[in-house]
Amino acid sequence: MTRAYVALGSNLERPSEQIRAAFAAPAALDGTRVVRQSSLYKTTPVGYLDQPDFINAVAELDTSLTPLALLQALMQIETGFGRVRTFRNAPRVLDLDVLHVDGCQMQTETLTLPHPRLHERAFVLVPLAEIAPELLVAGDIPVREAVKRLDVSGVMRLPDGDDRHAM
Ligand code: PH2
Ligand code: MG
Ligand code: MG
Repeated sequence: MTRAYVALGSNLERPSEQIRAAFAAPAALDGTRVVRQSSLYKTTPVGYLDQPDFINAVAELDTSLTPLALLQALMQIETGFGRVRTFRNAPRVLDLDVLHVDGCQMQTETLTLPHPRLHERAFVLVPLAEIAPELLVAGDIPVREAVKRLDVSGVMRLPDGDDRHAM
């Protein structure tokens, strides 16, 4: 069993419902269970700005899949949720990104681990800090420290079970 962290993001078709449903999806994969899930966060778009706000979250998984098999399985889940790939950073129903797999560093055409932009993205580090504050990122910095370096003003935690601010 390997510990892995996956980022979830959605900004189309009732994003908070997409993310809640997506937390349940990896349990259907071979030898995989969701160990922990962060709160949901409403976040302003980074990169391509002319699109709706996102709901973002992070999940901790235990899996017997290899990192590449996990990536492929997550891409199938994205497709199952109705994701259509158009252009880079386009709005999407569901994005599932492998952030980190314990003990794994790799660089292939399809997957780089740890995720190369992980430590720069408040929409990833804030939810990650909630469930894995001691995880080392960007070489050897605990997430709880790395998050202090970021502007987190575009990241708002949704109160549990309260969808008044959800989309
Ligand atoms: N994903 C991106 C690019 N920009 N911005 C926010 N707020 N949330 C995302 O999940 C996100 C983004 C590329 O996958
Ligand atoms: Mg992404
Ligand atoms: Mg992605």
